[in-house]
Amino acid sequence: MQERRERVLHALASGPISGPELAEKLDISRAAVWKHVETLRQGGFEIESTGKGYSLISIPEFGGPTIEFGLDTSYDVEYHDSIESTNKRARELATSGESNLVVVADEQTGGRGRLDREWTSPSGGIWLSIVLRPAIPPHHAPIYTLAGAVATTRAIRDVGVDAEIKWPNDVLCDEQKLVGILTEMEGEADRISWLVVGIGINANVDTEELPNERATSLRELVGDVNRRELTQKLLEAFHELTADREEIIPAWRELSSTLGKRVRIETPSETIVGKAVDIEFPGTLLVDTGAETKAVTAGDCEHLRPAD
Ligand code: BT5
Repeated sequence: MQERRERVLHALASGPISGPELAEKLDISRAAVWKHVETLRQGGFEIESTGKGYSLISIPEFGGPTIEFGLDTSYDVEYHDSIESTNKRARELATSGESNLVVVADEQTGGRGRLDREWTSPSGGIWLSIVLRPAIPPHHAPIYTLAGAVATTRAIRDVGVDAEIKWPNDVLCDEQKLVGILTEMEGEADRISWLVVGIGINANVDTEELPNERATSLRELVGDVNRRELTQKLLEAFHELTADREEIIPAWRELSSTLGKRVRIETPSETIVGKAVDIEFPGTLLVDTGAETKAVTAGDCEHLRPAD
């Protein structure tokens, strides 16, 4: 958020504070104070003005300034009520040189999953894409998908949902899909030029709007959640994890429901069936097929019942 607007908000939050006091405190004109207050009101912030001055009464549940307000990371937020795909927008921004930025939307009209599959994204969800430029080789990129899954699972557990990670990139509750993650990148053989981690959470949406009965939403599981708080927790956890990447694999192991299960994995070249025994940096699943231990780097994973 614009630094001045953030300071205005903080001052109003501990208000009431009069226009002239605010102007003096921030070293701006009274007209500028009034403009900031009006812009914030238009953005859905409820600001009361009484004889004693301005006070912040409430902040919107979702939106750009509301996510940025109090967010403990250096990410800027670009918010859209409706957009084709936050990943598509994030790729454009990445290509034009942006970094440390999050594109967030309430609704996507052309959301995408892996392999260009459709991702249903009705209004009320949390559809977001983080743009980064980490100094890593392309084959390390999966660790960022894992970090996204860990951060999202932690934020969802905080609202009381028993979320677990299915390798490589889904967050489930009782085997139903709550979250999908799509990581895209561009780079050369030895170094990434940009990375986009796209995360889609079925938050305050009806399950009738989702594509199949294997999908669920937070609304269905615990009722509507505060998307601002959830998004902030997710971004803060993601930021922390990617700053200390050693932490990601152990955290993933703890939150994953895949390890220890029998799985069937469809890779572009083969089908692997066996027991998922461990995960290795940067996100390789080790599957014991009985005959050998296979290291699987990518594919669609299905959890099997022991008898399957
Ligand atoms: C994924 O793909 O799970 C990655 C989804 C990434 C979505 C985010 S939202 C923000 C950003 N912007 C984008 O445009 N994308 C990212 P995959 O593993 O391929 O799963 C796709 C499959 O999940 C589909 O073929 C459907 O069967 C199912 N599906 C579609 N929409 C769903 C939803 N909202 N909830 C649960 N399952 C869904």
